[in-house]
Amino acid sequence: MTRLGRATLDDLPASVERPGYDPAAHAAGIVHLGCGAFHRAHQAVYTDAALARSGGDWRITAVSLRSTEIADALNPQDGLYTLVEAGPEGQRARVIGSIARVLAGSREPQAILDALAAAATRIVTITVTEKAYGIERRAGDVDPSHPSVAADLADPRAPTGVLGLLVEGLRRRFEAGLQPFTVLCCDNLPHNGALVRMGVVGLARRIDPALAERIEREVAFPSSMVDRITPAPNDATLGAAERLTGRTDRAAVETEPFSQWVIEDRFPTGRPDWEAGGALLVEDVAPFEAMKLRMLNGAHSMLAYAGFLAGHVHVRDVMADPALAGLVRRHLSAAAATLGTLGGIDLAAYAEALLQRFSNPAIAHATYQIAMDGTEKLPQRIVAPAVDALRAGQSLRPFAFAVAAWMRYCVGRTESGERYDLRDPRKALIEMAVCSGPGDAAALTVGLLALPGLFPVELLGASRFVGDVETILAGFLRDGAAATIAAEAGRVS
Ligand code: CS2
Repeated sequence: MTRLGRATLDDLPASVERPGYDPAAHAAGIVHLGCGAFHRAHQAVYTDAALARSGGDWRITAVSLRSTEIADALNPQDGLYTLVEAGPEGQRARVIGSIARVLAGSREPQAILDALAAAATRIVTITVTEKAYGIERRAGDVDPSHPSVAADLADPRAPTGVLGLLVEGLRRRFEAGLQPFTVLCCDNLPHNGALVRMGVVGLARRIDPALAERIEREVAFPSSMVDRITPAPNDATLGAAERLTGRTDRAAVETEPFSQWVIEDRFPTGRPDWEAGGALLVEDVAPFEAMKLRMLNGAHSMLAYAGFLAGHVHVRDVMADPALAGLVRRHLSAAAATLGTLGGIDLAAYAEALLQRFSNPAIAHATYQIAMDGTEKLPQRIVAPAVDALRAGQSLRPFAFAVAAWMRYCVGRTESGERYDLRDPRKALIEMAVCSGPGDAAALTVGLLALPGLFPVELLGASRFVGDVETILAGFLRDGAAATIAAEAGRVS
């Protein structure tokens, strides 16, 4: 079968939407760090819509920091790929043209720095997952023991990590008398603009304090809230793209129809017309971000741990289990209660929409995928709302249930004794906490609650919360996931 590419774009089936502009007529103005499925299902799609409606030199030079796979898939396709939107009514294909080329960090580090320092580059967008930055969130500084940060501190002119690339890219621009780029973080982190700024300035300060000061003064780090459920692509994704387009496409992605991007409108050197793709440009992203992290992502993490333990492979299977679906609903309303009123947003309607989205039968989103990197995700998804609930005298039980499910998951064995990889940057610490005691609920609770930097003292002092975590975890260990979930769901009705 013919491969997707510029030469094979014109005679695609009529049902396939294609770029509403000539991709080759637009130069790149954005460098994107982290060319995973999420970027291809989200920012690149908004930029595609912006190019179609308003033009501009806003194509994307995408960087894949670790693997070479996506560069080798996309470059021979002239950056073109298929976005498969899958909902209960079926699948729809759209070819996206906003990515100009992909650079593989391990192969061409110099080309990445050249792109960051290019006069045409005005924005750097980022999706590298929570753990890749190396920011010590509590201390408000970089974590010098993080592998990328350590490497970039040792050799700041040849960086390989996200923060190091940003610092060196900015240094080169200043040296060349160019304006700095705007940095737009698109990872699921709270106050993500301020957070990345803290990391970049923190790293720069250790390299060159004058550079740090200039970055603080001159570089904009707007925050953004991103949302689109995008499972890791697999053979079924590529098969669907092939069926819909009649082309082989090794970079196809599959995603839900829903998409949301709320962006703080602070781009001193301009930006694409992302509104063309439906983006909302606002003054303050924080309320949207808290809503999404606590409701969507919080419920996701809870259902991923509990669902995985109960043997559910995909989120849609979890939602088909009435007891778990009830607990998801309970979690959403507990999370919503911590948000207060968000001007104009109907949180009950948002919760209903999430229940529908999680139940989408066409999306195979693995619970094991969401369960990854728990220690990076729990603070903003579960712990922060639990602290607010504690202060407001609201129920902590749903958050205790989520934490207990995560703790049982940390044991690293299914109920039939099969081992699985925890896939967490603090895996060694978790395993130490799990293995150093007798392995009962009390010991596990104490050991895991004591992991550095995860649970604030205020929450640890809430005996009701700690007691509930231990009791629920004891149920998971003694009676198994199904019975514990059923018992918990029984408390709701
Ligand atoms: C998920 C998110 O994997 C996860 O942790 O909760 O990737 C989620 O699917 C997205 O944030 C949805 O926008």
